[in-house]
Amino acid sequence: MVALINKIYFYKICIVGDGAVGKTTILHQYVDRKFVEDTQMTIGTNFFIKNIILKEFDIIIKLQIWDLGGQDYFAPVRSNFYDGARGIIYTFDLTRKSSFTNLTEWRNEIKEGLEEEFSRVLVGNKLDLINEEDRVINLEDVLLMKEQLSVSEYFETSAKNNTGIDNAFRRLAIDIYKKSTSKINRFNSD
Ligand code: G3D
Ligand code: MG
Repeated sequence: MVALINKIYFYKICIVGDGAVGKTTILHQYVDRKFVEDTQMTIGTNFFIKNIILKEFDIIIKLQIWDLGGQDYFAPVRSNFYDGARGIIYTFDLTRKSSFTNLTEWRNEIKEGLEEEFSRVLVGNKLDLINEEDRVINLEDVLLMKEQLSVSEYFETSAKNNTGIDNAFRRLAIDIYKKSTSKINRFNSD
């Protein structure tokens, strides 16, 4: 069946957001299918690899996902690691408003560190901890933030229950793939 797959694409992406929003836990769930409760604080940076089979395009996408320590004092280390990234996952904690409003700071940092065109998605994590009645971040806030970050897609996830995570990564990977193939097509027709 391997013969059916046409091509393998390799993309670097980064997951960003304030400390403790759940970035490392999301990656353990996504890559190892485990809820690791005692994630240590991410020291500087770390990366994970995940293959996504996209049957509809006949391709495999190999994602190299960089997990960047969210604390301010890691900022000098982080700036180097955006280099070459094709996608960004902006992550916040659905129970903590400051992690949501701080995303514009993350956007500013990324703007400085990343010059090339890149894809992005917005992820609100810890869905398992909220009740619909007492949401601290409402839909209007999210729509506004989507505009501010220039993201097209928003996903709510729970790294504890493994909800929404695959979808978020998949959509990001497809968006990167579509952008890069349309670039190649433009180039070929010039
Ligand atoms: P970070 O990598 O963004 O800094 P971590 O965040 O992945 O280290 O997660 C911070 C804390 O949030 C961890 O708890 C982790 O278990 C918890 N967490 C992450 N995602 C979820 C989720 O979806 N639901 C719930 N309920 N908890 C989550 P501790 O207790 O180790 O601080
Ligand atoms: Mg971490």
